[in-house]
Amino acid sequence: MNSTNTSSYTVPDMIHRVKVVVVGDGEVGKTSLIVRFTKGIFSLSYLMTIGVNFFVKDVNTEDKTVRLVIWDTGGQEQFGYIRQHYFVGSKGALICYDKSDTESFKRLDYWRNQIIQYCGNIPIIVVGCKADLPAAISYDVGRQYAFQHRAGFAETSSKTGQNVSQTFSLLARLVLQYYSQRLSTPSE
Ligand SMILES: Nc1nc2c(ncn2[C@@H]2O[C@H](COP(=O)(O)OP(=O)(O)O)[C@@H](O)[C@H]2O)c(=O)[nH]1
Ligand SMILES: [Mg+2]
Repeated sequence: MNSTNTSSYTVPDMIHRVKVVVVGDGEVGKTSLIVRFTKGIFSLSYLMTIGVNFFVKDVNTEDKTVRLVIWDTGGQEQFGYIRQHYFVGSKGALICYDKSDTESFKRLDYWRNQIIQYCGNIPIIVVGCKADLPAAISYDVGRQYAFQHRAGFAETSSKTGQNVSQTFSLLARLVLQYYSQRLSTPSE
């Protein structure tokens, strides 16, 4: 009688598979951040984006495992026509700027609006990348921007590893909180 009763699934056994996107201007450090997180390496060469669409890594939160499917732009940040396809189904987003580059910070509004347009009101973390370099945008200015727009905030360095895994863990937790009612399908 109980053999097909799926209510016997316990929450810790479930893996929630979640698509997230990492956006921001070219060369702010998106690919480096994803590669640092998923593979634990950092390289100064600017070649690694080509041909790669997404990376997968499991994140353990207090009681659940989240399988993050992290979409990278493949270096095509400037091509608006791919964006709808790229964004569709995303449950969370990192919006990145380069802390050492004021122009990339000014572009946050643009990227935030793109996310809202294609994904709606999903959880967002504003990420100041390259925290190991001399700062053009201070921590307080970055945090204030995120606060104003009700987004999370982090400064990261893919070179030193500072805050990298913490940022993706925070994203996983925010997504779980936001979708706690709807994420109920165990995956493979
Ligand atoms: N010093 C420093 N350089 C970084 C960091 N992250 C990325 N870079 C460098 O910035 C350049 C662009 O990085 P990339 O990840 O390709 O940027 P993307 O175009 O946003 O994907 C590369 O030369 C990286 O090595 C970082 O945290 N610190
Ligand atoms: Mg890239």
